[in-house]
Parts: sequence; C-alpha cells; structure tokens
Amino acid sequence: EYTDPHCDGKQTIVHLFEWKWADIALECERFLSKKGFCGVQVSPANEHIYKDSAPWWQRYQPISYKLQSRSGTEAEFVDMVNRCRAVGVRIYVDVVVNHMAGLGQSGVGSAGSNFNSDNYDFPGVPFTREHFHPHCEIKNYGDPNEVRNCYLVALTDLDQHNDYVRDKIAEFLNHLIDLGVAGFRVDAAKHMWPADISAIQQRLKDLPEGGRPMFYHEVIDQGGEPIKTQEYTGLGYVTEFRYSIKIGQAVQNFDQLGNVVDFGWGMTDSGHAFVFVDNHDNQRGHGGGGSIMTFKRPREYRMATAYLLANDYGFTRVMSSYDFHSSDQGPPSSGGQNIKDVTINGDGSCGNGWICEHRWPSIGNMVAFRNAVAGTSKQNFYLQNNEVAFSRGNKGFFAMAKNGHMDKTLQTGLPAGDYCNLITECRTKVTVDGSGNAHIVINDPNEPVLAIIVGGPS
Ligand code: QV4
Ligand code: CA
Repeated sequence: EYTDPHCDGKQTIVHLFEWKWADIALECERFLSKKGFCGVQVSPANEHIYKDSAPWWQRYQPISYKLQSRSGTEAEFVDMVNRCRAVGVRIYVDVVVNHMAGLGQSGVGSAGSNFNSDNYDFPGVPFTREHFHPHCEIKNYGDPNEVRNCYLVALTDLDQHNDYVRDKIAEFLNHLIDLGVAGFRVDAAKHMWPADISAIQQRLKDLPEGGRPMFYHEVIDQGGEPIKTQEYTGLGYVTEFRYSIKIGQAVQNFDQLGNVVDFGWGMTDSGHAFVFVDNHDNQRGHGGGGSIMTFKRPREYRMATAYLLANDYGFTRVMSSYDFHSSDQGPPSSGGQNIKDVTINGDGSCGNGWICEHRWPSIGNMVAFRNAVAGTSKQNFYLQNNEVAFSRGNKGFFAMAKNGHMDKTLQTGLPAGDYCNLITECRTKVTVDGSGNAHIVINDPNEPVLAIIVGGPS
C-alpha cells in the first residue's frame, strides 16, 4: 500500500526544483514523456511566506492550503497536472504539514492570506493556537518525543494528534487527489508520529482511477539516532540518505561500488527505499552532511546518477537544479518573486540558469534502461581497474569506466544481436555473440557510461 506510483510501471521521477507550473507542463510534453519518466516531484504548491530576498526555503513555511505559490496559480497547477497526465507523466506534490510559518513572522502569504506566527494565527486555514504544540526547540535528536513535538528551526509545530488538524491536512491532500495528482512527498515526516501520519492517510480518498496515492516520507536516518526509516515503511516509501552518501563516495573510489547497499548498516529494504544522489537540501549544505555528489562535479555526478538508475535498489528520483552560489539563493529570477522561464538551447540543454541534470545524456537516457530492466536482479557483476559492469537479468547490460576508457570483452547475459548504446543515442553500438559475450568499448571522458537493453532502439 502507498508504494504504487500509478505510472504504468515506469520507474523514475524527477524533482523539477522551483520550476513554474507552466514550464513543467511544457517539459512533460517535450521531454519527460519521450524519455519514459514516471512523473515529477513539484515544489510545495500551497500558500507560503514571501521574504524580500526570495530564498527557495520560503516555500517550506506554509500560510494556508490554498494552491497559489511562487510557481503559479491553482488554474496553472491544474493545467500542468492535466497536460502531464495526457502524455503519461504524473505529478507528486511536496506537502509541508509538520508545521506552518516560523516564529517571528507575520504579514501576507503568496495567496493573499494574513498570518501572525507568534499569535499562531493562520486564518487562511484556519489554524489557531490550540492546533499547535507549545513552543520548545528541537535540540536533542536522541529524544523522539522532542523531535516530533518540538519546533524545527522555530517553525510553528502542528499537533497532528488533534482531529481538526488531521481533518484539515486530509482536506488539503484530498483536494490534490481530486485534481489528479498521483502521490506525495511528506516533508519533515521524521518530525511527525508515524501513527498520526497513518491517521491522516486513513482519511484520504482513493485516486479517481482507483488505488491509494503513492507516499514517500522524508526521514533523514544516517544511523546513530533512535528514529529509523523502518518506523515509516508501513506508510509508503522512505528516503534513504545513506545510499546517497555511499554512491557519492563510490564514484570517487570505484572499489566501493560493489557494496553501496548495506543492510548491515540498517538501510531500508529495496521495496520501500526512496533513493537519489542528492536532494534540494544536501546539494547546498542544508539537512545534514555526508559526501554528497552534485552537478557542480558534472563528470562524477553523471556516473553517480547513471549508477543509481542502473542498480537494482529502491525507487529512484533524479534531481534537477538551478545554478546557485549561496545556500539561500532562490531560483533564477529577474527580481522580486517572479521565476525565470526555463529556456531550451539548440543542443537540448537548458538556459537562464537552469541546470537540467535530467537532460544530460547519461542521466536522461538511463531512465529507459531502468524501465526496461525493472524486476530483474544484478548478474555478471564485474569490478576491476576502475571499471564496473553488470547485467540486469537478461534484459539489460550496463558498463561505466572511471577515467572514460574501457576496452574489454564481457559476458552481457543478453541474447545475441546488435544493440544501440542508449547513452550515445545509437552513435555507438554493441554486438552480442551467441554465447552472450560482447566487446565493450567506452571512449568518452565526459559521458563514461554504456547501457543497452533488449527491445530498445537498434
Ligand atoms: C532561524 C534560525 C533558528 C531560529 C529562527 C527564529 O536558524 O535557529 O530559531 O530563525 O528566528 C529557514 C531558515 C532558518 C530559520 C527558519 C525559520 O533557513 O535559518 O530559522 O527558516 O524562520 C528548509 C530549509 C531551512 C528553512 C526551512 C523553512 O532547509 O533552512 O529554515 O526550509 O523555511 C532536518 C529535518 C528535515 C529537514 C532538514 C532541512 O529533519 O526534515 O533539517 N528537511 C525538510 C526540507 C527542507 C525544509 C524543511 C524540512 C522544513 O527538505 O527543505 O527546510 O520544512 O534534517
Ligand atoms: Ca512535529
């Protein structure tokens, strides 16, 4: 339950961080549908604070559940959901329901609602003081009561034990379900009691087409704290941050690529692990450290994401960023709260400060690989001399070379035939002989990845 993404068996979503709804609709139509993406994680869609400096994180301070945000109006949101869905791409909404805006703030939110955090007054919902925990700050992550009932960086903490609070949150999610979204990222799930999240889920409708919405819960568990991802696996997928650290390290030291999934370390079972190379927090130093690989190291980042998509662990999310130089800096803007359009260059890359990692060939083209090999396990694993390769059942074969060069005959596990390298979009090919062997050649320091699938282009 709560793990079906409702996208016809597709296997990967992309986080279009801080994109406008209108641009997401276009991206579904012109790119994501063609590459086999299951869906898009969108930034919080509900009313939030506006700060003069327009940092990205203002959207994590809710004012109400009205669907008017920096990314657009409710009408634009609905248009996005429908247009994406028409081309087979679903929308997953980042829902911030642990808290409302931070103490010390008051004014008017992105949908025009008044609020005053110090008075716990959010008339746009409405929420009043009785709906919040009394103020205490989270200091000791070793105490689960404090983590759930105290305030995360002074954000006014909702009491999800309260029936009215549960009802209001469920009303918000049910509205999104009515509009056609397929699921939710639950922000700060670690700061809510699993039983309270479950009580909210029980108030939710089935999707209009049937089935429960997908859920993935943001729980940062690096080991060493009492709150474990496993407390949340009954409620859907749970973020697995240890995997990001392991993958980030392993592309720098290929010897580690053989054991990026370590259940001895307490990592989440594959059927409930929600996995990614980096996220919008840790790519800029928010939400805990670790050695995190990002677009700022493009070569290694491509390898990390390609490996994420090739491997047989978890449900995958690809990050899509904008360029930034300080950790608070908001999305590309020509001033105020407006967000710049995502423009597309002649070579398929993005302009206006949008990085669009998901359009990089060794990332975007690996989505088809993951779809093709779903349900198979890793076989013929080869790891030597900074080269890694493996087959996924008899459906696909993947190879990657740290320095960009590989020239080796390997067992692919695949039927004989000629296969296109998905990464080069057929500019290079692989011939598999009757015994399953093939001469594998990689010769591109920038995109040092090769991937072939049964039933792919030829
Ligand atoms: C500041 C001080 C506080 C002070 C307070 C009061 O730091 O010490 O008490 O003022 O005056 C912003 C500011 C932060 C500020 C706070 C309240 O950065 O300095 O507090 O607002 O006004 C994002 C950002 C935060 C941001 C927050 C709200 O990362 O910096 O805080 O949005 O705008 C843990 C959690 C995990 C969390 C992660 C960041 O377990 O759940 O930290 N991750 C999620 C999101 C993340 C988001 C939140 C949770 C909160 O992924 O993006 O935080 O919704 O690991
Ligand atoms: Ca809480």
